[in-house]
Amino acid sequence: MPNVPSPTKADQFSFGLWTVGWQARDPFGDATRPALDPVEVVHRLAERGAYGVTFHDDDLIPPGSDDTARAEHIGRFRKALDETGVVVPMMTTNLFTHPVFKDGAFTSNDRDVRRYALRKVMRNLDLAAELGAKTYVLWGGREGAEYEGSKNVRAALDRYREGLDTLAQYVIDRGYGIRFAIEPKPNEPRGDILLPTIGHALAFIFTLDHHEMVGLNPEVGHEQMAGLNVVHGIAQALWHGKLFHIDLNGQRSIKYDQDLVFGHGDLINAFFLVDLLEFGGPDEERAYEGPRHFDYKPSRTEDIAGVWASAEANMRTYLLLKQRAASFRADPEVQRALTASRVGELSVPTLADGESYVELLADRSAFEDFNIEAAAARGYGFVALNQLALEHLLGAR
Ligand code: DIG
Ligand code: MN
Ligand code: MN
Repeated sequence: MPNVPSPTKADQFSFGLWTVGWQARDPFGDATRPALDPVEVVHRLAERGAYGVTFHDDDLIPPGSDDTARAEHIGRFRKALDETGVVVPMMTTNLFTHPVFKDGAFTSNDRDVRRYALRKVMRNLDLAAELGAKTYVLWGGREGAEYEGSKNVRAALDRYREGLDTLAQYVIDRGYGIRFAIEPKPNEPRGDILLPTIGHALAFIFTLDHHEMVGLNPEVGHEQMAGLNVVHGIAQALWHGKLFHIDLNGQRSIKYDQDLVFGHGDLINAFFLVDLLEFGGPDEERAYEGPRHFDYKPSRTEDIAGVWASAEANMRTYLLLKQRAASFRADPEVQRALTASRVGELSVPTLADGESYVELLADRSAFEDFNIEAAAARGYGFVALNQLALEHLLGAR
C-alpha cells in the first residue's frame, strides 16, 4: 500500500450522516442499500479516523417523531459521540425532502410554508447549540423555479433576506455563537436554484443585517455544475473572509450532481484546492482552519463494504493530494518555474509606496517610453509550471 498516512482527528475530516447513509434511491431506481443507524455511522467513521459528523435534523430524528422519541434519538447519538470523541462541527435542516417544500422553504410562494420552515430551522438551531455545532449550513435546494412566471425573484430575495435576518437575530438573542453558511448550487432539484454560485451568494450576504455572521459552504461539484473553476471560487470566498465551511466531493463536468468521492472528478483542480486550503496562507500555512467535510454519495453500485471503502477513499485522496502539494512546493525546480512565471510578482502592488496616479502620470517608463513589443514578446512559462504540478501529482517527482 502506498505510504498514505492514516487519517487522524487532527486532519479534521467530517462526514454528513446523509452521505454514507444514502440508501442509493435515485429518480430512476429503488434503494440498493439498507438504512444505516446514525449510532453505527458514528462508530464506523470514528474507527476510520474521522473527527466529525454532521447532519440534517431529519437524518437523526425521523420526521413525525414525538418529543419522547426525539429525545431518545438524540440521547443515543450523544452517547455514541461521547464514546468515540467524534464532534458535530456543523448542522443543517432538511428543507427539501417533505412535499411541503416542493416550492421552496424560505422563498415558497406559500407564506404558511415560509413560516413553518423558519420554525423548523429555529428548532434545529437549539439542538445545534446543545451539541456545540459552530456552523449552520443553509442549502436552499428547493429555493427556485422551473418557470420564470411562477417566481418573482426580487420578492424571493426579499424573503430569503428576511429569513436569514430573522434567524441571525434568533442566534444573537439566544447567544448561540453559531455562524451561518449558505451553500450555493445552480440547479437540481429545481430547474434553477436561487443563489446559484459563490458569486451570487456573496453579493446577497453583504445585503444582510448581520452579514458578519453569514458566510459560505461552497460545494466542489456545485460550482463545477455551473462550469466554474471551484479553486477560483474558494479563493474569492477566502479573500472575502467568507469560507466558513466547505463540502468536498467530485464532479465530472457539467451534468447532474454526481457527488463523487473527493478527487474522483477533476483531479488537477482537487490538487490545487488542497494546495490552497493547506498551504495558501500568507506564510504557506493553512488558508482555512475549518473541517474538511465530505458531502458525497457512495455510488449506487456499492454495497455496505463499498460504502466504507468510499469514506476511506475521500480521506486517503485528500491526504495524498496534501502530500503531493507539499512535494510540489518543496521542489526547487518549481520555485524557479514560479519565479519565471512571475507568480509572486502579482503580490507586488502596481503603485509604489506613496505613489498615486500623479506620479504614475509623470513616469514616462510606464507609458511614453514603455517597450510594448518587448513586453508582448515575453513568455510566462505557465505550461512548464503546470507540467511540474502534474508530475508531482502523478508522483513522478
Ligand atoms: C447538498 O449538497 C447539501 C445538503 O446535503 C445539505 O443541506 C448540505 C450540507 O452540506 N449540502
Ligand atoms: Mn452535491
Ligand atoms: Mn453539499
